[in-house]
Amino acid sequence: MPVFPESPASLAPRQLPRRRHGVTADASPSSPAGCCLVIIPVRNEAAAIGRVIAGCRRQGARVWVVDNGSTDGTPAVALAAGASRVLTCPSRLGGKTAALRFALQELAAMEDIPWICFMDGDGQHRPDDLPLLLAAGLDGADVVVGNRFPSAGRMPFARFWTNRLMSAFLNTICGGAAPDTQCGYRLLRREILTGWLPAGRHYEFETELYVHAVRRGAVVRSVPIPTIYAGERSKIVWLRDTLRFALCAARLLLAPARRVPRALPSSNGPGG
Ligand SMILES: Nc1nc2c(ncn2[C@@H]2O[C@H](COP(=O)(O)OP(=O)(O)OP(=O)(O)O)[C@@H](O)[C@H]2O)c(=O)[nH]1
Ligand SMILES: [Mg+2]
Repeated sequence: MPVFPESPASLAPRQLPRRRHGVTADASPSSPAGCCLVIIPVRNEAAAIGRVIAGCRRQGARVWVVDNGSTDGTPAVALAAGASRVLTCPSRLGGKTAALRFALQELAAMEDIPWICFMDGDGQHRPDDLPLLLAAGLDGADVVVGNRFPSAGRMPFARFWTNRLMSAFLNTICGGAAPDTQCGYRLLRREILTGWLPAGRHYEFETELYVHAVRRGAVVRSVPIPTIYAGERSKIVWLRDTLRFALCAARLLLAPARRVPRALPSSNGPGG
């Protein structure tokens, strides 16, 4: 059983603000993660997505999967495993960020959910760590980012240095301090996402969202998570995606560093 900062029952009333459109059938308000929607981008992850979703459901979270271009039956596996929605991104040309952008557009029209979690569907992020992220959120963070560096010995050499250098660069341009800005496993207070959509289409999502959150004045906290590389096939193409990152970084560097006053709800309660 996961360890939570408080009992589920004592958290439920604060966690679940009054829903404007009612409670959906798969919400689990009695569990801490019941206030959390996990959004998972997937392309050809049929081998891993079932256990990732089952793990999220065990935590009580509801799950959306957003696919574009899978040819291995990933959407059917996701539905069978308990995803409440499988979205198909209409932009076949786009990648992970285009898919997540599409999910965020859908989210804007949906009922109120106080916490949004992003997680990869290839098995590199453990749903069992969700309570850790939630605990940090409940403790006052607006954004909780996984930090793989304490166990980064398991990270491939090139990926280790790319993540290190990208994180150092991004923290310099936006004034943040998270050690692992590229980690796709992160939890956010929903308000952080209000009115925001990423501009890129590929692997820029983590970069853009991190800079947006820090510049918005969010309280960002990192929690250690295990580094998992178990033979999954990465879809990153080093040269192509490094060039895309450079373009994204240049765009963020040139964007006016608007550090808007903190306009987020009090960090005391999960629902604000
Ligand atoms: N919808 C969608 N998801 C994608 C696309 N490309 C990657 N993903 C998903 O995004 C997540 C992360 O992709 P990976 O290729 O593993 O990237 P990564 O984890 O940052 O890189 P590694 O460290 O090499 O594993 C996985 O769940 C992928 O299935 C895409 O084009 N569309
Ligand atoms: Mg991966």
